[in-house]
Parts: sequence; structure tokens; C-alpha cells
Amino acid sequence: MSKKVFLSMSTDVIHGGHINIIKRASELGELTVGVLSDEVVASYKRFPVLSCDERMKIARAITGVKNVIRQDSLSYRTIIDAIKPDIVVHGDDWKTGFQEPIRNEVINLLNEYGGELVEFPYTINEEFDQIEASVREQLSMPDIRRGRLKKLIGMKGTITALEAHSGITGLIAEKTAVLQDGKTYQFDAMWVSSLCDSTAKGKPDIELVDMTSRFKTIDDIMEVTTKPVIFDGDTGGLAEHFIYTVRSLERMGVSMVIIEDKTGLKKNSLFGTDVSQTQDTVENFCYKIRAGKKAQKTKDFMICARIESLILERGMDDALMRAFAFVEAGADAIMIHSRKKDPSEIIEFIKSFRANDKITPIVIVPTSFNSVTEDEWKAIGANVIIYANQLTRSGFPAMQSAAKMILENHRAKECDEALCMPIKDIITLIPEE
Ligand code: SPV
Ligand code: MG
Repeated sequence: MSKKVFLSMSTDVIHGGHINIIKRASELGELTVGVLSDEVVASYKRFPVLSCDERMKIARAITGVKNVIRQDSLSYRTIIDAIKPDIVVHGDDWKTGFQEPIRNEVINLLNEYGGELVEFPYTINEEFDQIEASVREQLSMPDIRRGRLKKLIGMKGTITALEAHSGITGLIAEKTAVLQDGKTYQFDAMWVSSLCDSTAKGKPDIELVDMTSRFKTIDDIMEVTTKPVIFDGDTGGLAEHFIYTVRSLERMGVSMVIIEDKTGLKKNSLFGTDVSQTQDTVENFCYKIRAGKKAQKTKDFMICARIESLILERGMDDALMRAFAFVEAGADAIMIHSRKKDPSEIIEFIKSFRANDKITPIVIVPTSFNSVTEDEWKAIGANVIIYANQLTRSGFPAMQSAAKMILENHRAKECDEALCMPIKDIITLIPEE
């Protein structure tokens, strides 16, 4: 009886090297190919250019492939348990790096029943590397980047965004990845926060940093990243001005603008009722949303309406009434905000909203109510979780400490040793293209 062979395929750009490995794997027995789901590819590598269904069709058409199955996790555990392959095949490039624990798990699982891991030498293919680089370049282009937020929400149900206020913080949001329990975790998108953009410029968060400057921040971030961008549009200004903001953001490739239902001199929401802030009327804000939706040129750009009723202590009924009115006016998503540590008012809002509206994405910014996990938010019904200011709040205190340490020691030695990244690391942090 021929042996059962299993090979996992994550790529959507197939080259001769892949065909070679498939051919050699098929010579070992009856070959089953696992095709990684879109969600897994997006979280460990990059957004897949071809969908899982397309990639499965391609795999089926390759000579030597007998069966094709969907693989829903980077870990092979479920598949190995289900099909008990005699042989698992992989390139030998996963012995070190982030795939090492996955390889170890495969070896342990195979050892349990006498299965075997066969590793073929990984062939470096310059042409493939160039294609891969050009795919990444394409992903950063406005028309391709813009629609990806909507697709990711559809694909994953709940996504995360990390604050970015410069090229380097954008790169941190783009590249930071963690491998945990056979899964890779990355942020899905970036949040260009008004608070952090203003703070980076040493200014208060009161719509003082003008749009030209805010757009420059977006441009700095977009120049070096590929992930979708959510822009904090503050109040959106006058409807007559907001329509131009919408068009500019769309042109740049931003995926979503969030505007809050406040008017006049806007202050940061986390001040709550400690400062005087005015909520806009439902009528005015709906007019602004309608104007924005009418102005946009593409179908994938999203306008999210942010409700400040809980921040301003106007009550749950007011928040819900506004949410339904804003969706009726055309908002593609709603954001509900709170500055309470206890998440219960946000949870109550989401549950009540979801009782009447199952589809409109709900955005949350759990800065104060930070104890709930992403999986719990997903179960409650939230779709976009924004970590709105953590890079700013962690980065600037570190700089202050460094400045103080130099002053205290009248030289940099202590600060260098205690706090600083080696010079070699900082100059290689950003690779030259
Ligand atoms: C921001 O990050 O600028 C926000 C979120 O608007 S919050 O600071 O919580 O109001
Ligand atoms: Mg803001």
C-alpha cells in the first residue's frame, strides 16, 4: 500500500522550486497538500493575493497532488491527528527562526506513531524573491491597500489596529509578530491617532495640528508599510470641509476615517466631563456623514461614526439612538467609547446594538477598559479593536528616563548601558531597499 504523504503550502506565488518539492513528495507516496486559510496567511506572512479557494484550485491542478485540504492553523496538529500521514515533507528552511517550534511539534506528533519527517533542501530563487517583493509593493499601493480593511474584517470577524504616528512606529505596527501556540499574531492595521500625532508634535489634542500636517504623518507611515490605515478624523470639521478630507484620504489609500459626534473646541475624550465639550446634534452629524458618503469615489472606503454619549455621560439610550441614526445616515461602522475602567457599559452597548443590527462593524478603543481579551471582545460582538496610544505612552517615558540619566551622570555611559539599543542594531533596524 502506498504511503500517505503530507505537504503544507502557504505560498500564492508558485515557482519551479515548489513544483520540484511537490514532485519529489509525490514520489514518496499518495500526496495530500494542505492549503493555508486566508486568515492564517494574512496573520503570519502578508495579505494573500489569491484567496484560499483559488490556491486550492491551483494545488489540485498540479501533477502529483492527490488530495487538497484546507489548513486552518500554522500548527499541523489537527491535520496530523486526522490523516496520520506516514511522511510529512517540508523544505529544510524551517529548522531555525519562527517556524522552529512548529517543526518540533511535527516531529513529536510523528514520533507518537512512527511517522517520518522528510526535509528537502530549500532552493533560493531570486526570481521568486523579486516577485514576492513586487507583491509587497503592490500591497502598499493606494487602490490595493484601501479595500483591505473591509476584507480583513470580513475574513477574521475581529481585527486589531496599533497606533502609529511616524515611519518608525508604522514599521513597528507592520512588522512586530509573536508566535504562540502554533499561531502567529500580528496587528492587522494601523491607527493614526489625533492624540499621538499631536503629542509627537508637542501639541494638545484639540484639532490644532492641521490636516496638511496630519496627512504628512499618514504619508510618512504609508511610505514604509503595507497594512491598512484607520485615520482619527476628530470631529471631521464642517461638513463642507469634511468632504475634501474624505477625498484626500481615499486618494492616499486610507481605509477608514473615524469622526466623533462633537462640535466646537474638541478635547480628548479621556478628559470626559472634566472639561467642557459639546456633543453635536444627531441632525448635524447625520448631515456630515451623508455629505462624506456622497463625496467618496470608491466603494471600499469606510466612514465610521464615533459616539461620545457615554464619555459625556448622556446615557445608554442616547448612545444607542445615535448609533442607529448614524448607521441610517450611511455610516459604514460605529465606534463606541468610554473612559471607565469597568468594561460593562461598552459590553451592554454592544449587546443592545447587536440585538438590532448584526452586521455593522463595531469599533472599540479599550484604553481605560483594558482587561478584556481580544477573543472575549470577538465573542461579545466587537469587530475592530484599536490600541490607540500604547507606543506613545511607552516610548516617550523611555526617552525622558534617558535624558534624566545623562543629566544625573554628566555622561552617557550609564544611560547607554541601562537603556539604549546598540548602535549596530539601530543602524540595521531599517534595511535599505
Ligand atoms: C485618539 O487616539 O486620538 C483617540 C482615542 O481619539 S482617545 O484618545 O481615547 O479619545
Ligand atoms: Mg483622537
